[in-house]
Amino acid sequence: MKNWFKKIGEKISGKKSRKISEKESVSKFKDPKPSLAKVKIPKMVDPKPSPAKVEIPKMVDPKPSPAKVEIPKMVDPKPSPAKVEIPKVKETKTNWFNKLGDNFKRTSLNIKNAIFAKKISLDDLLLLEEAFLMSDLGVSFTEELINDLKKKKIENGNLKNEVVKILESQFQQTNNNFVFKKNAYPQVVLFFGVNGSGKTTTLVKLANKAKSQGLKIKIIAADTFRAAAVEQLEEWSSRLKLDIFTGSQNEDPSSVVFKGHKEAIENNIDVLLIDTAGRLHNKSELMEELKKIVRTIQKNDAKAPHNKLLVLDSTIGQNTYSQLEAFDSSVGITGVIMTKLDSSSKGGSLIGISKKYKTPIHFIGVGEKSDDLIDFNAKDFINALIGNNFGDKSESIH
Ligand SMILES: Nc1nc2c(ncn2[C@@H]2O[C@H](COP(=O)(O)OP(=O)(O)OP(=O)(O)O)[C@@H](O)[C@H]2O)c(=O)[nH]1
Ligand SMILES: [Mg+2]
Repeated sequence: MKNWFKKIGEKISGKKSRKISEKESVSKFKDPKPSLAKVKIPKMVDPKPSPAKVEIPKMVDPKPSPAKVEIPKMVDPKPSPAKVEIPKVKETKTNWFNKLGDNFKRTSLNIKNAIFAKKISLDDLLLLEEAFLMSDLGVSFTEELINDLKKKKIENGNLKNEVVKILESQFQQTNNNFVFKKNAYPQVVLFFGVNGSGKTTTLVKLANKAKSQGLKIKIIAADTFRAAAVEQLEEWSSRLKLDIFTGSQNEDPSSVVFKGHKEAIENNIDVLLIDTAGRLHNKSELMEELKKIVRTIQKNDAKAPHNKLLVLDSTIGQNTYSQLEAFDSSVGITGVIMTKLDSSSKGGSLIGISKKYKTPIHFIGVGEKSDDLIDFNAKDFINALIGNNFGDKSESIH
């Protein structure tokens, strides 16, 4: 059996991923219309081996370099903290937990340590509280949970069961698997969300999944706003041999969607996946544009779009809820996909999504490759969150 944990460990332990604070990630989305000059094509990772590396020439400083200054070695007065020992993960059928990132695993380990403590003390509950807040369960839910546990006068060893019971009761449905349909005229799947949440990458992952199930798919590149957005999808499509429909730069996205949808109906496509531009949920004109896309789709098929998927970045934590409310009230969400759980310690807001909004959670994104998408399952997620998947053997992670 493959050991995904090792793979993740090697990938992440070498380069400490930069943790994005809520403030940072929100400010990242402030300008929904990035200037054309500044736009960067997000880095895409090809699952196939990359071609020969391009040598980047060394930069030559035209001025003579000043005499070398000897910088004295810095001596850390405090001893460096001990390496965090993250236990090896038990092999599971789905390898679900193994694909989560080390940040997530570290938080889970804290939860595990607190709930597996031999004697439950107030300190353990404080530790648990801290770990839940780190996992982004939210202040009020964490308080509720801890008070509940205090009231229950937990006997030794029962804390884990109580925590699992409470967490499981928050999920309406434990399984929200996304179903592709054949001959669906076609099944129209619309992707939307704020800038950079992972819409395009997730669409590609899903398109690839549908194709591997033998379905005839087509992608519509309806992000005609961001420079290079269409090229990004074209590049993916040519790598994975996915059928794509494109319009022209700055063409009304609704017009591109209308033409692409018509063509998909004529060509008996099974699943039509539509990529849209990133938009801030509080910009009314951008939300109107999304509503118009939905109306246009309905001109070709009154029942479409069959899936309206909000793609959420897990690193934004509790801001998830305001995005969810805004997109739901303007176009209606049929399901959620949460991305970047390989680089975030936060996944707890998924509990709130299910508890408060009862929105199905279909998938979680755990990387940049085309197969880094996992079917969401509440039981697996809770096990991951409380570190229940850790085995006994330890593996150190820097
Ligand atoms: N680590 C990680 N990175 C991801 C994941 N999903 C997407 N990304 C990366 O996030 C960045 C943005 O992804 P895109 O798919 O372009 O996001 P987008 O929502 O389409 O962005 P806009 O179209 O600009 O709004 C890219 O560098 C992706 O490779 C994931 O699950 N894990
Ligand atoms: Mg995109």
